[in-house]
Amino acid sequence: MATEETLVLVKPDGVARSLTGQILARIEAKGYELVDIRKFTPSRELLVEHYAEHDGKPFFEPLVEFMMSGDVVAVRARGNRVIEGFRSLAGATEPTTAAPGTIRGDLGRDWGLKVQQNLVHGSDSTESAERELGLWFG
Ligand code: D4T
Repeated sequence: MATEETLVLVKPDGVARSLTGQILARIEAKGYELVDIRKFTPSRELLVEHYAEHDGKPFFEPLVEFMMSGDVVAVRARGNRVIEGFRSLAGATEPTTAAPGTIRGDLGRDWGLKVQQNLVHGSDSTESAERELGLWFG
């Protein structure tokens, strides 16, 4: 059976709040494999490529600034339907409305800022996963 891979990012708010372990534990407990893990502060160039689809939107620049503000933990996660499965674990984009039981619903906070500091990112399709894994681990 083909096994899928996705890119998970623990964003700077998650790393700064020491939630990396809890977040990775949820991924492992769901049965996904943590194949590779890197911790570093991403460059503007990497982030502009990563978020290319949002270029021009009002939250783009604050999002890039926020993502460059500290270390991020990048994870190559593997498992059957892990792309959909991780997005389901992560919950909706906004921490306020993300369902309880999800990472964002349980742990995310609404700081009232211009950009959603929503703890995690997960690729949203096989094409995005391949592109993003190449960017962060290539
Ligand atoms: P990511 O991509 O980080 O997994 O989050 P989502 O898939 O849930 O959300 P997204 O791609 O629509 O947005 C990417 C990133 O931008 C921030 N954002 C988004 C924001 O600050 N304000 C907004 O109105 C939107 C739509 C949060 C996540």
